Amino acid sequence: MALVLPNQSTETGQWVEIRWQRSPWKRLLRKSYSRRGRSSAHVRTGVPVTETIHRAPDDTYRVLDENGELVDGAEVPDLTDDELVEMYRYMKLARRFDERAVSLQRQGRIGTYPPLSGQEGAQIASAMALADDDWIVPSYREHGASLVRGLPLKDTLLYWMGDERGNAIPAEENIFTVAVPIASQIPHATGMGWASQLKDESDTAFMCYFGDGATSEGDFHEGLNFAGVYDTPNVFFCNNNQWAISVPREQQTATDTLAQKAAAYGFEGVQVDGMDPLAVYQVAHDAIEKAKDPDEDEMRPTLIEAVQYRFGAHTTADDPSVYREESEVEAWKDKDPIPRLETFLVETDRLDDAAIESIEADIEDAVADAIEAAEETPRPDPASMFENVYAEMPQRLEQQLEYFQSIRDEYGDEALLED
Ligand SMILES: Cc1ncc(C[n+]2csc(CCOP(=O)(O)OP(=O)(O)O)c2C)c(N)n1
Ligand SMILES: [Mg+2]
Repeated sequence: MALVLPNQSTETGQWVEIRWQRSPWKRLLRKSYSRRGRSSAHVRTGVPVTETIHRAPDDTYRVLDENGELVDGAEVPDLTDDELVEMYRYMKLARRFDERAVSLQRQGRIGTYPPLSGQEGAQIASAMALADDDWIVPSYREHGASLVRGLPLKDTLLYWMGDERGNAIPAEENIFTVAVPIASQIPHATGMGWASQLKDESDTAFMCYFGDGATSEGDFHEGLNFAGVYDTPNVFFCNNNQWAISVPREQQTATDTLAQKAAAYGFEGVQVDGMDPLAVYQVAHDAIEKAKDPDEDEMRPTLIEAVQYRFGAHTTADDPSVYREESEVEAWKDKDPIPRLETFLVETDRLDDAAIESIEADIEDAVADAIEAAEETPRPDPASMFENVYAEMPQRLEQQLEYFQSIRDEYGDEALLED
């Protein structure tokens, strides 16, 4: 495959192209897939993939500028007007959900919550690029992506209220469970992709989300290395929101970009403006297509670095004012993905004030209904915390459960509850 890598003197701005020789056994592996037809080898949705996937890892892909105008030479992804408005609606819904969830936590109605505000463009657009059979493998901040994939907002609320039933993904939705241990979901996603290959499925992609901090974990290296070696149908979507709690991106790694790390694993790494939903959609779409149906000289996996910003705190247990300046937040707010897309849609006559008003009213109701449904859900039996850990409960857990039941019997549940 044609892989563009920085040469020894990146400061000169020069890049060298390295031809990657595919090994014969990888070709054999590849042959076992049935190949679905694609209209043209190098065009996926009208934009040549040379412009989206095959680009230098520091050449950030953009479609809309900060004012919502098309950047020179950029093309709008092949989406209908309704789909573009749907993208906007989902982003607004995710933002409003976020505001309400933070407020609920402040009122003591949610235990803790990781806000996604600022990251809606990356989450919604990348998830919308997936086909129904594709999977997402999220971290703990992907409420927006999970929403697009069909996870009810009520379930997200239940999970952060401390009710594990919120993490019981409806069987018909291709969403993996929330992963709180950083990067642990990456090898899982690679494993899912590999399993799908072994089952001879050829039309399913596995999109794994993680943060900039996750790229420093061993699991990131292991997951991506394995994906390269076995050429698995994965898209690794890094939400580079500039911070890993209080650790800034510059202290996370000495590399210029996170995207360039893909070169070490033998597949493409691309950087996209994560505050530009149209650019994210296009890059994610092309990476998903490549995962399922690569050209002869392409590898299936792609690492996407979506450059964005977390407007809020890391979680509601965090106070970002102790480690970052408000001026930095304000500067990133000028790039907010929601007004950016809204301006584009209004300027191109796809959206008007009446439609915005009606979307906002629907969103208000949807979020209120989700909160009501979550809060009306009867609390789980406390003993259920012992369930679903092992297929057969080990003896030591049985003993703990017995002890737990004995103190419940002796003191009653009320005495064990915190006010
Ligand atoms: C293995 C592991 N180490 C440490 C933590 C504590 N921790 C929680 S979130 C976080 C930072 C993650 O940053 P990043 O990957 O950039 O994701 P973001 O929260 O910014 O979306 C850390 C260190 C953890 N959850 N798991
Ligand atoms: Mg981060």
